[in-house]
Amino acid sequence: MSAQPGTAPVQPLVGSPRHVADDPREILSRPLAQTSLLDAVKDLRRDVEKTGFPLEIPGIEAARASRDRLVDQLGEHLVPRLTELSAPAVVVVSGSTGAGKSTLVNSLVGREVSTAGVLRPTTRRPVLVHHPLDTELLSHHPVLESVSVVADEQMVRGIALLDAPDLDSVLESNRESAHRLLEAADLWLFVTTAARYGDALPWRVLQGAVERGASIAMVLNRVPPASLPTVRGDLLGRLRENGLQGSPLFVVPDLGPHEGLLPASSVSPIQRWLAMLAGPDRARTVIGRTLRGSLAALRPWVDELAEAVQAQADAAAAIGVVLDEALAASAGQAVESILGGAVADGAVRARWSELTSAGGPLGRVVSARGRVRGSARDGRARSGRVGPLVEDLVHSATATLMAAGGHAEQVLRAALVDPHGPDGGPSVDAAWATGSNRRVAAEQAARGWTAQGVRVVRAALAAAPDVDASRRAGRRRKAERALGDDGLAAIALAAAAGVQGARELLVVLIDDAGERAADELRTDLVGRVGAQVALERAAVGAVLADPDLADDAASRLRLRLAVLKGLM
Ligand SMILES: Nc1nc2c(ncn2[C@@H]2O[C@H](COP(=O)(O)OP(=O)(O)O)[C@@H](O)[C@H]2O)c(=O)[nH]1
Ligand SMILES: [Mg+2]
Repeated sequence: MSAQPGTAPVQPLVGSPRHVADDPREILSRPLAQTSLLDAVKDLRRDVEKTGFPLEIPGIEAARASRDRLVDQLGEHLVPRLTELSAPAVVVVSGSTGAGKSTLVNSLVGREVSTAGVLRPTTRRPVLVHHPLDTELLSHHPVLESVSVVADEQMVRGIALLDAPDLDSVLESNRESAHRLLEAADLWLFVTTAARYGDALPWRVLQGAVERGASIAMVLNRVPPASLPTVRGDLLGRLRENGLQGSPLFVVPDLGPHEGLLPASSVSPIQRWLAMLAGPDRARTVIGRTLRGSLAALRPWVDELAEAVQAQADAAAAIGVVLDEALAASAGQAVESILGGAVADGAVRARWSELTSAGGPLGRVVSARGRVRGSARDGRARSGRVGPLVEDLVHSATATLMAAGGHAEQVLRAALVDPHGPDGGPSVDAAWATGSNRRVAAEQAARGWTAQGVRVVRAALAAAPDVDASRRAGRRRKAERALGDDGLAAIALAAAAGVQGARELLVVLIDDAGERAADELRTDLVGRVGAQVALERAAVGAVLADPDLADDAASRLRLRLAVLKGLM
């Protein structure tokens, strides 16, 4: 953007520093005071564009169309217009050789960004200095082609200061460039001195500015205090004569021979004036005038969109309820199957018969008269031979857990696609990929379960030892010795799985401790089947965890709109 001849200077949007949130969803992380209207419109556009409608529910086509319309309106109309209005105002510092232009620019910035001095550099690119955050807004400015650009944090946002070549430079190319840059300026800061303000050239140039309607401010530099009243009156008179009576006049007193920056107090009135030009209040007026209508028209659009987003979130919540109900039914069935002895069926029962047959390692553990038979050596041998039973239990439990998971998936999917099911259910069914880790999870759970065997049996034996009945205590010790930890654990696991013979044997061996161990291991397994079924619910839940289905997805859009309104 640049002010064309004859146009009023374009005011910058905002002068306060701000940071741009990395995550566009982090709307509240940026203080409102640091948000510009352009930021707010860009944020809104980004959020609107990102709004997905994952669930095919009634009205979805209209919602998508309204989103696309809003993205177009924001992106093709409002953002470009606001960007244009937000570009920093280019303030060209102009005047004759040695007037103190470069020194003034340096003093306003607070460091030497442009070379000053009595020696006239013959070739030098003019320097443009601006705030780093204005870099992008300035990037398309035509003036950038012929200047050196310096970004400096000390610059007020919304203003770019340009130290132009001397209007009366001995070099023609410099003179030309000085005039060209004035054309591109939004505002002229004209520097002259007590000694030179009478020169003809500057007034001729200024006359041109008046004719074109460009805005001008005067800096009267290096004024000896004694002559200030005279010079000032004189200059004001000339300004009036030249049709410039409304222009601000700044006086910088002479400090005697001087090198380097001027004291801050000498330039602070100019600095304040620049800050005011860049300030958000002025900017709001300009932008408000131009865009208030278009911004107000956004409201019903955003409201409509927010309602459609809310409908998605509501549908997702309803789907969640239906899934929870379906899952509860499926989990109940899974528990029933464990309690019904599903893990004991088939291979496990066959293995049990084999192990407990007359020649098997668990055969004849108890004598016909009910006595436990076997030495510690037998115990070690038996412990070593129950491995296949435990493996069978692992495989069977794995299969049972997987079946429970598979059944849960079926039940959940059926609930989703049921013709009388929730709106949007089929979208969730389609987006839900069958879990690939079902087998891994089931096998881990099954191994985790059998790994509990030894600990649970020991704990059951240790709990409330029956010290009074020393005969029973003696028999338990004998059973531990004769079967070993692993042997007893395998029997307890088989009992927990539902092998009736295993439970009976366990009670004979270690009486109530056996009941306790079998029950605890069965409870453990029931817990694991519940967890397995819950994995399926979690997998479908991940589909519903889409941010577009979140409870606050709609309020985020409404909040964006509120921020916009607050800035107008
Ligand atoms: N005494 C005095 N010298 C100044 C002042 N401003 C600039 N100068 C000196 O005047 C010379 C020319 O200044 P410069 O900023 O390069 O002027 P430019 O040609 O307009 O850019 C330099 O030696 C400055 O140090 C001032 O306010 N008072
Ligand atoms: Mg200079």
